[in-house]
Amino acid sequence: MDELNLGQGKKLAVLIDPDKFDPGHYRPVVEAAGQRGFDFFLVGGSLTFSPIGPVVDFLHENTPLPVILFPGDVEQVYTGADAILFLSLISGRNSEYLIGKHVLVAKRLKDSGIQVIPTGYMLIGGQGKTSVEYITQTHSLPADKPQLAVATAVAGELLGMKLIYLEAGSNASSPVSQEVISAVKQNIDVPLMVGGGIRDEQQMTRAYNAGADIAVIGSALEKSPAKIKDFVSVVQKIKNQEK
Ligand code: 1GP
Repeated sequence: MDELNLGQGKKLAVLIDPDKFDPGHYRPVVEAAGQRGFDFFLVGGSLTFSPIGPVVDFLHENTPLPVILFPGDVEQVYTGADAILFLSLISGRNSEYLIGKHVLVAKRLKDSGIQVIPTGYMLIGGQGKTSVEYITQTHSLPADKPQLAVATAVAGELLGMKLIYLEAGSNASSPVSQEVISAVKQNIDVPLMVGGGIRDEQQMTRAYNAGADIAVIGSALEKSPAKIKDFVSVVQKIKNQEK
């Protein structure tokens, strides 16, 4: 597969946690995967016990879309995927998640030829601790201090990261604010991915309007896979306006 280009136009990514993946339940999502407005899958999770490989292989066999790893830890590295978000948790200060885990898998990734996407992963705080924070013992940025988010994202960009991911946490009670998205977007030149707590078309539209290039939807589709139609139609509308 050609190198993925994450930088052109608004995109929709569906996140699948292998522990929650049931092909029958996800049928509407799998069937929608050929449509314009649905761009790629992310597979992974902060606390996932099921193997990643079978889910990646299933998506390859049953959909035309690229499958990108979103690994919670080194066990989730599967070189049969099209690409990997090589995540550095730049909102926190736990060196294991800034560089340590990377050292363990870097050689294997390079030798495999998988596309590696260096990603500055930033947790944006909200109500309560996210699973990522607990598992990684890192920390989030305060949600009401966009200037700290900007400074962190720009540092990530200057360190060579090719993507910035603003994360409110899976199933967060509210998504990353428009204020934070817009402040970060105005200060970086690499694509901006936003996820966590986006439950409906309105929240998704707000994220895109604020400057998100890629919206990530996980929990909302875990609960109601048929909602994929609504999310896809938002992206289609935007793509039609972009023409
Ligand atoms: C979590 O950003 C992703 O890492 C998706 O979040 O499950 O809340 O959609 P949701």
